[in-house]
Formats: sequence, C-alpha cells, structure tokens
Amino acid sequence: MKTAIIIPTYNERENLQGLVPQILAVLNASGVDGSIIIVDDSSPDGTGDLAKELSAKHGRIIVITRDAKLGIGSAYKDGFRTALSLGFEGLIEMDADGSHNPRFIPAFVEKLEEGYELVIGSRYIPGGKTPDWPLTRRIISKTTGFFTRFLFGLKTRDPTSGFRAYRATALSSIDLSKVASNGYAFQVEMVALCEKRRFRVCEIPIEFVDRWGGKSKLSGMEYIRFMKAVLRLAFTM
Ligand SMILES: Nc1nc2c(ncn2[C@@H]2O[C@H](COP(=O)(O)OP(=O)(O)OP(=O)(O)O)[C@@H](O)[C@H]2O)c(=O)[nH]1
Ligand SMILES: [Mg+2]
Repeated sequence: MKTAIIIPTYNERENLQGLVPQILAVLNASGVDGSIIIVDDSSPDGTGDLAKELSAKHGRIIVITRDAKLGIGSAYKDGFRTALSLGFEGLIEMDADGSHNPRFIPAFVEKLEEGYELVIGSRYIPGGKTPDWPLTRRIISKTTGFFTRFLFGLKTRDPTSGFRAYRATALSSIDLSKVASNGYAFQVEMVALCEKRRFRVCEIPIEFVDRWGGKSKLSGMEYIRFMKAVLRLAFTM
C-alpha cells in the first residue's frame, strides 16, 4: 500500500532532524512503501529549510510550505489534499516532536491492509502507554477523552490521539472544506465523522512519550479553544 506519513511542523527543527532518519529506517526495514509529507507553517526556526534539505538528500519527502501558522487541523487538511491528489492509498498522521515512535508505522499499515478505514493509535486500550506523564497530565488527557466520547457518543477510546491512519478511499469521501476545525479539535471532529459514517474504525496500542525538545504548541489558550470548538461541534454536527 502506497503510504504517506504526514507531519505538521511548527518550530520542530531539532526534532525533525532526529525523526526523519528514524522513519526512513523503519520504512526500509519493514518494506512499507512510504513517503513523508511535511507541512510547515514557515516556522521561524527554519524547520522548513531543514525539511527541504532532507528532501533533497533522501528523496521520498514532499514539503508543503504555508505562509503563516494556520493550525494543526488546517495543516492536516492540506497534507491530505496533497496525498490524495498524488494517489497515496494510506495516510498516516504523526507529530514531529518524537512523541510518536515510527516503530508503530507497520502496524498501522497492516490494519489498513486488513480493510480498516481509520486506525487510531491509542493510549487507552490494553498495551497503550504514557510512561512519562505525571498523574495530573494523565487525568487531564483522560478527562478530555471521556468528555468528548460522551459528547459525540463515540466508541473510540482515544479520540484525541494524533497518531492515526486513514484509508484514502474512505478519506476521499469526506469533503474536507466542510470539516470545521482547523486547530486541535480536528482530531475529534474526524473521529466523530468517521464513526457517524460507519467507517471501519479500530485502535492499536501505542506508547506516547514526552516531546524530545522544543515547545508544545498546545497552550492553555489552545486548550480553551479546543474545548469551545468541541462543544460547538457537538451541537452542530
Ligand atoms: N504546520 C503546523 N503544525 C503545527 C501547528 N500546531 C502544532 N503543529 C505541529 O503538530 C504537532 C503536534 O503539536 P504539539 O505541540 O506537539 O501538540 P501536542 O503533542 O498535543 O502537545 P505536547 O504533548 O505538549 O507536545 C507537532 O509536530 C507540531 O509542530 C500549526 O499551527 N501548524
Ligand atoms: Mg507533542
């Protein structure tokens, strides 16, 4: 299955430098027919320049540069459009910061090949882990997950997870211009849409570790925006 690994970046230069060789090593070792699509929002730290250097060096890397920081959901929409137009059959979402280990990529592809249309990398099914997290962060994440599951009536145990994979045939049936969220609520909105359309959804356990370096883009302000967006969605979807 021709697979695109889509990575949104904003100020992730050091992290991306370490991550790309790891992904390429996993692709080579596993035989997954994968390419990387980096969606950079003109990061001030030069992540975009590094992405272009990596692309020139390794091939199999496509770089999308946008003029301004437009949000993680909006970055995924642009990455999806590019991947679909290039004929990729599987699309994997992945963070650039080291939290998502590329060793899980073959398991996502395997599930897509079995026929699943959305495969969620889950922290909250047996085998899933968040080893670095203090209790407070676990409570916030679990509560957020529980709240969104309740609001939308979801079966998915980890609807906010950003490590996931879509089958192109299923994703292309969704009109991305009608997906409202451009920020962190995007992940929840997409799960809700997929479950509503009765896509074949499954979860595989992943380990989510703390970012290697750099700063989180999920600030307190972003979290409030996420909550507002999710509430609005629950009453409009
Ligand atoms: N292109 C683009 N990428 C973004 C934007 N916001 C976040 N990202 C990227 O999306 C990924 C996830 O963002 P993080 O800041 O790590 O959010 P998080 O993983 O929920 O939070 P932490 O666990 O604190 O790292 C990272 O690769 C970010 O660089 C954005 O507005 N535009
Ligand atoms: Mg992160």
